[in-house]
Amino acid sequence: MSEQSVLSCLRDQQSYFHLEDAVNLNSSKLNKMKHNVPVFGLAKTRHKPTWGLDPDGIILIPCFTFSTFTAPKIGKWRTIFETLPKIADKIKWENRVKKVMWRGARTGDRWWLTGLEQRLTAIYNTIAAAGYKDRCDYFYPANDGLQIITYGWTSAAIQLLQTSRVGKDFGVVAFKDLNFHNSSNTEQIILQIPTMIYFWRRLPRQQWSFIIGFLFLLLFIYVLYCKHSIKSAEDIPYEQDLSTINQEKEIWRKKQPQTNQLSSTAKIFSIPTDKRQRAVRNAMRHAWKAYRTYAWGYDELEPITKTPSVWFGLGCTIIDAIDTLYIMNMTEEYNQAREWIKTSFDVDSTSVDRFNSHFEITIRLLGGLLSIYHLTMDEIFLKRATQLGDRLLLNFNSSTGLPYTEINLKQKCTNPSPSTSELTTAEVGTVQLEMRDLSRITGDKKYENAADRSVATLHNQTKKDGLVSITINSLTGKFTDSTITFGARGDSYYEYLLKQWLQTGQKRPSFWDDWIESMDGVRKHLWRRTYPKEYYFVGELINRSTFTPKMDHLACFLAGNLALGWNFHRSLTYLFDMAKNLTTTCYQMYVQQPTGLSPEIAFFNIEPNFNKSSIIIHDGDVHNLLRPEVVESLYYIYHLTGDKIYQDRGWEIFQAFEKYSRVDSGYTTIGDVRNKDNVKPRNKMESFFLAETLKYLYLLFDTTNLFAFDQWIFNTEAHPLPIYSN
Ligand code: DMJ
Repeated sequence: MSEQSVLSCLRDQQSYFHLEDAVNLNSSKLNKMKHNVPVFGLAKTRHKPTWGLDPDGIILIPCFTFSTFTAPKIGKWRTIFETLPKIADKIKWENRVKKVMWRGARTGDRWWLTGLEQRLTAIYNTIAAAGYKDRCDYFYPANDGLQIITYGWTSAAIQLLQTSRVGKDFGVVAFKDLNFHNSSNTEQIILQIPTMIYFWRRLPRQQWSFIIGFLFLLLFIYVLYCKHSIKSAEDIPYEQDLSTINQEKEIWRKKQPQTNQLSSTAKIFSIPTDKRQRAVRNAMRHAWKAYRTYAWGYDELEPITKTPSVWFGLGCTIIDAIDTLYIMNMTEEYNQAREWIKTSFDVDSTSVDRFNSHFEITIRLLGGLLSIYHLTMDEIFLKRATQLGDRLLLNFNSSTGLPYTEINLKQKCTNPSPSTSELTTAEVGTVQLEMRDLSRITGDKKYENAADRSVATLHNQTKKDGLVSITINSLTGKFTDSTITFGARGDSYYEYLLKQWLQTGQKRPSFWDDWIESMDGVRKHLWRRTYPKEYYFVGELINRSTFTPKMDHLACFLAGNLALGWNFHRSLTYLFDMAKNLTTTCYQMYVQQPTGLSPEIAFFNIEPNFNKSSIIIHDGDVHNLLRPEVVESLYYIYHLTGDKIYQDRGWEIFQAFEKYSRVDSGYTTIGDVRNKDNVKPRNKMESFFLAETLKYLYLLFDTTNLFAFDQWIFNTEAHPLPIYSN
């Protein structure tokens, strides 16, 4: 039989079968084959295994042709071997088996085929057990070694024909499209190594040295690359789906006593499928790992010196970050945080014996505990929130009902010697969401009563078209003459007006009235455009009267806040227009810097002077503190418009953080956003980077809004709290 004849038979499409079809061969199909004509099979390509049927006595002929990288692909063989017993059954049914033959060629180095031999032996045993042992006279047991035919498939076919001593005409059954993907990569790679070594041994010495030299060169380039480039967060592997663990968690959660008056607010989050979300999650893992390694149990991490810093003495980063861990489905890290809160959070510990900001404790710690309680309904968080809330409540005991600036949680007392009788408006106006929520979940009204008393004081004061100074007298509750700003010390007062209206089911109009009045105040007094570029921003009034074209990064929260307000009063389209315009300006504050990171403060050119730049950065304002306000606003506006441009902007910002703020041990605030070559790391990883910045980025990159705006509000530290119906 010539090689040409084999080829022509192969071209006879009618005699081709897929492997799957071979398994289903029935008698009629077999009968259609020429009974006295030997039929053998061979794969279409030289990389595929070959086997065949010989109806003249049916011969199974597995063989394959050999090339350097074929042999390791043992998985191909697995397909054949798993199929063979089934076919053997068919053959038994046909009762036409006379011979079973294995054919291969000896390599001389068979040790890497051990697994293969075992499988062959198993097949042999299967066939033997089926009663065909005596017909396996061509079967070579494992210890006889396998032969591997080292030349092309046509030659192989000819040789097989000769070996089987069939000299007649033959038909061809070739099995195409075998599914060869059932061997694991690891298996393939591991098996490739010895094969390559085997071949190297035969290479001339010069070539061998060349290959080794080339590999060293690659290694050298790789080391250089690792040293000088920032690893893209997208490329960092992420763990497998933890849904099983989540299911267990859910079962456990259902067993927990439900003491509150709410129906469950518990939520389950799956691992992200979106590439950008995975990158953010990897960033979160990097930040958490650094904190856990160098500052565990302390408030924050100093990532450059790899040292912890103390602020509240209450593990601030753990509590501030735990809901982000939960939302990102970082189960292991979440469990670490939960365990710490369960076993180590202690408002009576000596580390807490210090005066600290009432506002910061409320938004970061109480907010964090309430949020994770809602998401998990795990009683331990409610217990901790109540312990903390009870202490904070003592600090509302002022003549105006406004909370004092500082509290010593351990000593249960306010700071007896405040440096000033002036309170900060944002601080006294940004604690009510948390206290109210605590009342709703405990059923004890005392916290909400305190919150309501303080907002009544704020509501009753005279304002400038809804705008308030950043300072307020602690004894009278009256605003003092100072700056009006949506930046530092003013910002979240306005934010909480809207959110309290939402939290209470839109049933308390004074919150909305105060908020919308203040937005109109913004339009009247603070809203300006820049030149030559047309950007819009919200400026400040010094002493409640003199306009200054300055905007803190902090003020960028207003874009999201405007968008949220518009969402519930959609006829007020100017709100949304302002939101989008302000977002664009805030984004420009990032992209116009060489690092792509925003400064803390920007000034703007509001004169039609075309020689100036629209956004002006002063030397003293070039630091970046990892703040969230811009990505927060992008989150709101993306989910309200569905316009992916907002996601793209967030992605750019995230990448700038990755490039310039990411360090070996976490993320750091930086001192100079204008200097790409030296950003002057400041050695602080703010807890709000984990609580807010990464959370909002993660939520921004989700195609669905994981926290529907009519069901959830975020406190000013990005801790989600539920909306109540009244
Ligand atoms: C956070 O602690 C809160 O968002 C607060 O309202 C303002 N400052 C930081 C983030 O920038």
